[in-house]
Amino acid sequence: MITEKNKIYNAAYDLIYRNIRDNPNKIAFIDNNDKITYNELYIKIKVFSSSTRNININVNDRVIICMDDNINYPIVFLGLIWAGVIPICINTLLPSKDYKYMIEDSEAKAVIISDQLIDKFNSLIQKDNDILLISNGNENCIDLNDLINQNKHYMEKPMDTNDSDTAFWLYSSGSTGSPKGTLHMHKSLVATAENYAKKVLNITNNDIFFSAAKLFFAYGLGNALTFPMSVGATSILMSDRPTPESVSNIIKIHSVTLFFGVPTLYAALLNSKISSSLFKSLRLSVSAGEALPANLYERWYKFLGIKVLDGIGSTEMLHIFISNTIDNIKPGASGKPVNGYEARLINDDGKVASDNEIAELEVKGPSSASSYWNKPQKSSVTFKDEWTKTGDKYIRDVNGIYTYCGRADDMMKVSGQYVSPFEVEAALQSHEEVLEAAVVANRDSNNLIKPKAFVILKNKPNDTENLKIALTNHVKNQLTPFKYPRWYEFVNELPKTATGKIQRYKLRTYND
Ligand code: 3UK
Repeated sequence: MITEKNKIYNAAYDLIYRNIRDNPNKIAFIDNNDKITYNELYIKIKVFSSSTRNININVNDRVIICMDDNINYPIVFLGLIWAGVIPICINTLLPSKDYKYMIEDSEAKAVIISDQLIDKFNSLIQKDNDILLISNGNENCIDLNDLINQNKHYMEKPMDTNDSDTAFWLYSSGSTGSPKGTLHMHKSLVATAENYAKKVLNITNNDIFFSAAKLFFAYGLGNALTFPMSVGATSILMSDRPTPESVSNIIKIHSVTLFFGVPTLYAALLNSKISSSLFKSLRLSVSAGEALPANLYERWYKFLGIKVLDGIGSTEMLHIFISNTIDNIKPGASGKPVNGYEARLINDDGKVASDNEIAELEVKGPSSASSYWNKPQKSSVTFKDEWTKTGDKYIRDVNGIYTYCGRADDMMKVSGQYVSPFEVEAALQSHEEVLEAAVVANRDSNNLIKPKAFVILKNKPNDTENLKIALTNHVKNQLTPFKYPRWYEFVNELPKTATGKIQRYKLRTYND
């Protein structure tokens, strides 16, 4: 039955069809090697959709996408959604053990993998496992190019999904323990563009979008796919690692107007000797993932004469829900709730906090995930009625402006991504020289958070500098590499409670 609350709606159809109607020959995406118009994209989405049925991928099956940013990404992501299949976008930089976990947890029917990442999956997928491997030019895999190009049949009509059906998943690492499959509905995708991108960033089809954050992040997915497609603009996809050189090069070559990054990248761009003339085409830039220190905002404005809008988003809310606006910026603050979203601060007594009181942030809005996969306990803690808990501490001033005051849990955001101190501690402890380790957040010279380790060694070291390098390499081999400690202190004991829990707050040397 179709009711107001239960409308037939397919997010992939909505995003592509508006452009076929208005702008079919406009370039939709440009990557390192190629470009594609909206009309070509439309055809490939339908062909790929149809091909998935030929290899027995059916409605509500889950398919993991572990791909670098390139033109095939929007084709497969939207092609799966078109077919009523559920894509799961996962980080391309994870160690193999995390892929094993996600494949098992999601019970995915297939994995689509960039050819250069295939080695990370080889050992995971045994012959007796019936999971389908899809990639380019690999003899053990179904060929992705064939699925996109070689089918004479189109799935002309999208699957009749409802707006509240699950459209795709992202994995969130927003607490200790295993990553959580975060289920997003069809209606959420376009809601982020309508509420945030159109009203806060004033996006138009004249914008050229470039996101240094990759498509597998909720942040990148909005920036580089949903937002440009919502207005018929062009998006630049880069498979390389974002460095000051690669990023400034793309901005210059493609005359990018809207740039999205994380604070660490803004700091790196400002610290590099790159000429401001490469950024002439920019009209606005955006920062999220962790708080943007006021000082970086000022330096960027001085460097380029354009603003960088800080806003807080999350995997659970899909995109930014509290933001500064072009006309109202308070450097160092996150700003006010985005149109369509409500925020509230809940104090330790469970009551709504007053102005100028630090309390825990909860948010309500049209792009909240429905739940975590298979984790009823965690789901009910995070998704309470219509309010979603963020795990952040915030303060609101009398003007209604929200300022970040740190995480309410032990997690830290480093280069815009979650790091759990426990996983870094466990990685350190698995080194033969380490007896015990505690990891805490520390601030670098740009006022950005990075991990610091306090380590009790088994033996007195001969050469501490070499040992630090060895520990760093050891952590980098076990975890996503950016999680390594930037500082080490070798100590004889760690502060602990009577019950033996490490008191990390006593090791922190800065105040929020
Ligand atoms: C922190 C911020 C202060 C905060 C994200 C934009 O970062 C994103 O999603 P994640 O799930 O992390 C969410 C958590 O990160 N955070 C994010 N932005 C800010 N803290 N100031 C900020 N501007 O702890 C939040 O709970 O990785 C960002 C869009 C979509 C996203 N998913």
